[in-house]
Amino acid sequence: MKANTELLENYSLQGEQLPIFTMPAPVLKQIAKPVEIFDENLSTLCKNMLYTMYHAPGIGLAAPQIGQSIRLFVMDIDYNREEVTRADGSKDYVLSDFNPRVFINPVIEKISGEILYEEGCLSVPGIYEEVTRSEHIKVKYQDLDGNHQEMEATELLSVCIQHENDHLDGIVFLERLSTLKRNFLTKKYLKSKKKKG
Ligand code: QAP
Ligand code: CO
Repeated sequence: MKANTELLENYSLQGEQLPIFTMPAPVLKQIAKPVEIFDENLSTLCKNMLYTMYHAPGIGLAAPQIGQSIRLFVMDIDYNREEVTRADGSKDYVLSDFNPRVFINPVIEKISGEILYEEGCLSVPGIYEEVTRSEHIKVKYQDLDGNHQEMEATELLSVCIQHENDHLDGIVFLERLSTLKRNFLTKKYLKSKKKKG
């Protein structure tokens, strides 16, 4: 049988759209449990999470955001999304240059620096704000085959890993802001959510 990690590479555009849980869903507040079994169910879940992320569209998605309180997230900060107009005038999107990443049971070590980056979150749609994070990190994690890996990250990759890892500890990016900004943006979000229904 092919290794799980290899399977994933070819299937970025196949999968099932999973429901995305938005604030204030309780699952977003929970501390997620470690992944213990590295089987086909796990690779199917990751494939479907990537599919859901690409079509949202987003650059990162953590398991609690699709209602599963387990320690994993998927990410792609490299893919392209091109808008095309169909014959009937409606819009469609063509995705290319996939670089899907899966991080299972990640542990982050902060190395140095600070970075200010404007973040958003699929669980808080329509809300964006600058967050301060570590600029340079090291992350130890397992891949889909259960093999231990480690990598260093800076810039957007570093920010995204820290944002997604926070979800595994029940933290949404608004909690990284000052009380004033958090309260303001939470009200704004709940208001817009009420309007949309
Ligand atoms: C986390 O977030 C992230 O509000 C990933 O209406 C974001 O993919 C890390 C999204 C920025 C670092 C920098 C948000 C889509 C996507 C929305 C996302 C929305 C539609 C967010
Ligand atoms: Co998020």
